[in-house]
Amino acid sequence: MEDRMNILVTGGAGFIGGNFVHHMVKKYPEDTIINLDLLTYAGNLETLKPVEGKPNYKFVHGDIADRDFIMKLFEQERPDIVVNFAAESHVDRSITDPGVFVRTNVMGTQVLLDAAKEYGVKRFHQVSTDEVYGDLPLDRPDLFFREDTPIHTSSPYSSSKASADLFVLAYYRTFGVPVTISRCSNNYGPYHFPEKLIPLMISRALADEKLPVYGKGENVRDWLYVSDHCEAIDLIIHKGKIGEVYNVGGHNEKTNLEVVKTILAALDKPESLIEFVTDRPGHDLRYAIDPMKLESELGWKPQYTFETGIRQTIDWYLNNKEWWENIISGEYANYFERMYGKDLA
Ligand code: NAD
Ligand code: TDX
Repeated sequence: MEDRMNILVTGGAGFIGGNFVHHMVKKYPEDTIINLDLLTYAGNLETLKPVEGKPNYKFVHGDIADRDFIMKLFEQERPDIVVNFAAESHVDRSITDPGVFVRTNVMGTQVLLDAAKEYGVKRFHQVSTDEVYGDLPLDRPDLFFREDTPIHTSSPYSSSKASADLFVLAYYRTFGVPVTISRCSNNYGPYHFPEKLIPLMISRALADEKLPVYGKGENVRDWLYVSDHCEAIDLIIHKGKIGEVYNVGGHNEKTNLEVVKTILAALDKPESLIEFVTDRPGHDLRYAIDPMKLESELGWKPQYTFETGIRQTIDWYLNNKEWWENIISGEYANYFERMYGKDLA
């Protein structure tokens, strides 16, 4: 690849995309990082404050599913690399309103692929998820998701992400678009929207509010600190093999109850704040990634354990209250009441 590159990052005003934009702007001063985001409820320009004004960064407001707009953008910017984070990302919202997940996650990805094909991008990277593999049983700790584990989705969210992955692979096989896909486990860290488990529990515990744990809290997630995910994507776009899927995860499996109790202990709050609530329909039991391919082929190694990452995350939420208090005081309060009912709100 050439030395100076135009890198189009979609969804860069969201949680992982925002962290990735910070990482790339700092690490590649010669490249131009173009952040395209629709600024849905999940997009927040406050997250980009640290990079605003940097000469190698620019923000573009727009929709990945808007074909005319995307074609014009590619004509103007001629991206060398596209990294597609833009998505509807919350499983619970996909249960109440699946349609927008098809529009953004499937149709939006397909529009981007058409543009990548038309304008000959050198790499199209799709940011996918371990949820495309479905779930693993709780009583088989020997089982892990590998890249050849069959797609077997549970929620409208994971189904939309799996559909997008299939389109990405089809554009490689049929049209020769140079693609890669990463499938990562649950992320956590700075700028995580407080509808997701970890930031929701931190923000509510700090306010001494009830913490809604679905079912018995026995479901297991494999947690990865967000900067380790960003490093993995950086490696894959520069060194990954075209047409390949790479799993990303750091062997940090925890039950939801363990996660919530860890947060309560760190904040010195009582476990009596925990409230077991009605389970999520179709709730996946366990996710667990085997990251061997990424480690052995590209030399990736996570820098954080759950213990070091959660401490750093809690400190970030304590030191950046303004970022999340602005979110929970706005329209999000209505979402919480709709989703969890008046008693918890
Ligand atoms: P997020 O919800 O925090 O951010 C999504 C961003 O996409 C927002 O800024 C939003 O405004 C933008 N967006 C939504 N629709 C758009 C559209 N039509 N056009 C342009 N921009 C649009 O999500 P996240 O948690 O940062 O996840 C980012 C990506 O990583 C997603 O593709 C998700 O599936 C994947 N992923 C997330 C996790 C996780 O734990 N959060 C794990 C694995 C993979
Ligand atoms: O209030 C809650 N109570 C609760 O018990 C919430 C919001 C969640 N949970 C449980 C459900 C899950 O078992 O916590 C676990 C984590 O939930 P989420 O934070 O909603 O994440 P998850 O459903 O696992 O999906 C996440 O990881 C994979 C991201 O949101 C996806 O975008 C990513 O693909």
